Amino acid sequence: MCLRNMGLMFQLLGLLLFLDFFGCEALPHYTFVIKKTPYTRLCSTKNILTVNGQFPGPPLFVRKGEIVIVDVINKGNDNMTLHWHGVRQPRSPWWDGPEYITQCPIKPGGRFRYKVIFSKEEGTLWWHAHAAWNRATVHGPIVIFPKLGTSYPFPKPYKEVPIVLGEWWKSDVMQVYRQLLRSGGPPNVSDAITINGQPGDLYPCSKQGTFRLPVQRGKTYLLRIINAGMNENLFFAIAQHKITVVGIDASYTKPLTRNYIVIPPGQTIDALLEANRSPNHYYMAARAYSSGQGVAFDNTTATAILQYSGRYTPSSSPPLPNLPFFNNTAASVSFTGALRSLASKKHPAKVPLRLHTQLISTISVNTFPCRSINNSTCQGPNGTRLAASMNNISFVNPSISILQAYYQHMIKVFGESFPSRPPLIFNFTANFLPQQLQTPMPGTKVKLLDYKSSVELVLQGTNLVAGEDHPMHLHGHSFYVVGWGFGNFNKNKDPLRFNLIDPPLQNTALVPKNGWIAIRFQADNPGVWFMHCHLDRHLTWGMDTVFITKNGLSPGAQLVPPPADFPPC
Ligand SMILES: *[C@@H]1O[C@H](CO)[C@@H](O)[C@H](O)[C@H]1NC(C)=O
Ligand SMILES: *[C@@H]1O[C@H](CO)[C@@H](O)[C@H](O)[C@H]1NC(C)=O
Ligand SMILES: *[C@@H]1O[C@H](CO)[C@@H](O)[C@H](O)[C@H]1NC(C)=O
Ligand SMILES: *[C@@H]1O[C@H](CO)[C@@H](O)[C@H](O)[C@H]1NC(C)=O
Ligand SMILES: *[C@@H]1O[C@H](CO)[C@@H](O)[C@H](O)[C@H]1NC(C)=O
Ligand SMILES: *[C@@H]1O[C@H](CO)[C@@H](O)[C@H](O)[C@H]1NC(C)=O
Ligand SMILES: *[C@@H]1O[C@H](CO)[C@@H](O)[C@H](O)[C@H]1NC(C)=O
Ligand SMILES: *[C@@H]1O[C@H](CO)[C@@H](O)[C@H](O)[C@H]1NC(C)=O
Ligand SMILES: *[C@@H]1O[C@H](CO)[C@@H](O)[C@H](O)[C@H]1NC(C)=O
Ligand SMILES: [Cu+2]
Repeated sequence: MCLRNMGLMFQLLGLLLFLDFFGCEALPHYTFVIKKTPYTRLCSTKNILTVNGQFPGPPLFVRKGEIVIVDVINKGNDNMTLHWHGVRQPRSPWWDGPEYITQCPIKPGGRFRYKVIFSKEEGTLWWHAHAAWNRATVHGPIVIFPKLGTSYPFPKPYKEVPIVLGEWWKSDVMQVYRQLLRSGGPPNVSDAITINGQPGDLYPCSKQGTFRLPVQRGKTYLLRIINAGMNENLFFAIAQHKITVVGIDASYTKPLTRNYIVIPPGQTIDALLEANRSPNHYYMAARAYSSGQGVAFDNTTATAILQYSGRYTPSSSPPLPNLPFFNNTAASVSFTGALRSLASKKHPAKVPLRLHTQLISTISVNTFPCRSINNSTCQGPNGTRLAASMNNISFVNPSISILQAYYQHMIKVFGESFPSRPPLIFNFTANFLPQQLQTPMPGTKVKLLDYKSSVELVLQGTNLVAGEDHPMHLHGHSFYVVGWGFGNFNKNKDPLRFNLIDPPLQNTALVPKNGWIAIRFQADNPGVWFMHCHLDRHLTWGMDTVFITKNGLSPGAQLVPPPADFPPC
């Protein structure tokens, strides 16, 4: 006997473990083999790390509330973990994935069985490697359909299409990563943006492979758009077509019709496209939104083709969409600031109103004095080594996972003193800031949260080194983005303007350059949950922290025990 109604299973988690023990075979089961696979892009062939030889990787298709088993077999030469981005994993951080936060990596030759537990999510998410920079090529979509007998809160689209945006380096991305660690300077920017793995017609040797989306006039298509890129926020648009956003991070939104969207790494956006123009070929395109002054970025444009069916002669070169200029912050906030959760009877917004914990954290790019290796100079500004921080703590990975250390009450591999406020108040968004403020403190500090406490966190950008937009991502929870603004957060004035009615529910949110956002969530998921900037250079430099939500009193409010095959360090 095997229950396929996972909504029920979720409620009966104790029973679920029992079923597992007796080898419940009916859970949807995937096998992901990590291996090097030759791929040709930009006129040359190189071996990239893939899952099952696919780039982008294979999609997971599930229904809301299901549990999926994914066996990961590491046949590559790098340490590996997988993360199910935006999946809550109730009480089960063992299978969340970030290396040295919730698990030690799966070593080359090793394997690990992930249990991916869907609960509230509905829409589009994605999975990706969470070890070093391997997620550049190890990622794929997660499509979460409504439960049987329920439907979308919009007319059923004719077809659904994942649109996976990514970044491609001509060199091995792990070399780029190692050079970043060694040099202390900024990473090499990617050589191409990709749409479903292809850079498109504006790049050499790409015409053959360009992704084409065939459409029939009069039909509506659901685009499941994912930014799987490493270091670039992106603008995305389709020539002469508007798209209507209906979901973000697997949570429904009020329909928002726009000429373009902005999507940072980590984010997923569901949007309806009506094929309502004259039959032709039209480019869809993605290009960086990069607000940091003097910050190098990949300024190329990826394209794919929207191709109407029927008999006609397409224009010799398809029209390109007008994308906002690369540093157009006004265009970015005009989109992100207009997002609202659907907040309907079936999909209510449950914004925490009575707060227990109020936190403010700066998010900064920083520098350390050069720690010279073989007398080489550091490539950061003025010979420094670039870093990043939250509340002036530059996060350092421990050598065993924080979850393991916490669960086993082991050696103190982390401190519990992540500050609730910036240690120093200054004009965070001033144009010029004194250099003394630029050096953070290295540390592995976490913030403890009481079970079911309601948390507000204000993320305040600073202009240390270089102000720019930061896509901040929280594991294990989605959060309501209740407010945002430019300048310094004002705790007396700004909360008066918060949207507590229908703010969007997200797992990743872009904090604008020269500004802040306020998010709220209920800490109702016991576990160890990473929070970090989803630009991988900032993640690597330490713009990260960890929330530990304590167990509640009843067994149903506590961590499930670790799996037997949990990889050791
Ligand atoms: C990074 O870019 C520099 C300059 O173009 C080049 O010399 C170097 O080989 C690149 N590094 C990697 C790992 O691609
Ligand atoms: C974009 O790249 C081109 C080279 O392809 C360069 O000439 C131009 O200055 C770059 N623009 C920006 C804003 O970096
Ligand atoms: C955007 O970049 C251009 C140069 O490419 C610059 O002139 C302009 O001031 C920048 N705008 C903002 C808002 O930083
Ligand atoms: C580094 O420089 C110092 C002083 O110039 C020199 O004595 C030392 O041998 C150098 N070390 C290496 C590893 O090159
Ligand atoms: C430092 O230099 C030595 C001798 O040239 C070399 O063997 C070693 O790999 C270098 N270390 C690094 C981290 O580059
Ligand atoms: C580099 O040094 C110069 C001169 O001291 C200073 O004006 C500038 O702000 C420094 N830049 C950074 C990023 O520290
Ligand atoms: C902070 O810096 C900004 C930008 O330079 C400036 O407009 C603002 O007046 C400053 N605020 C305070 C309180 O000094
Ligand atoms: C961060 O901490 C370092 C070391 O204590 C200190 O020098 C620096 O001024 C602090 N910066 C900020 C912005 O708090
Ligand atoms: C791979 O993971 C193991 C276990 O944590 C660690 O000891 C080793 O240094 C890692 N290797 C690399 C290349 O990071
Ligand atoms: Cu960032």
